[in-house]
Amino acid sequence: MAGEPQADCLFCKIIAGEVPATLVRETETTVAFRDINPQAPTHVLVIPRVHHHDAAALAAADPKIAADVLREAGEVAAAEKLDSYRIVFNTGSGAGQTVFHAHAHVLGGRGLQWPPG
Ligand code: D5M
Repeated sequence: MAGEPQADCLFCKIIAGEVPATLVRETETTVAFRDINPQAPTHVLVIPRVHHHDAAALAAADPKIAADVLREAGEVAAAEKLDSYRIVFNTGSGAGQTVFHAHAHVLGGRGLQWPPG
């Protein structure tokens, strides 16, 4: 059921403590941890504790928690002292989404090109 933990979801396992991760911040509704394959000096993922396939599905099902994810992305950037940063929601495999549990990438600490690849 939408929102419920999924047994085969890597990020649900990180939330449950079944897969290790380097945690950065936690709230009642979100968890932030360092990306295992960083693409910038700061690369943190912010995920909702509830399971939804992608950011749009999360926003449709629970806009408050979607806003929590965005707020936490900003808190991560502030804690990492990033003046400039990018928040990315890859959506769909063609856009590079590999983990189908909604997540925000917070990237910073270097110059970021536009358009992204
Ligand atoms: O982003 C999924 C991201 O998840 C990708 O950048 C790698 C990261 N990842 C995968 N496994 C782990 C673990 N175990 N810890 C931390 N980060 C991880 P996407 O937008 O779906 O490609």
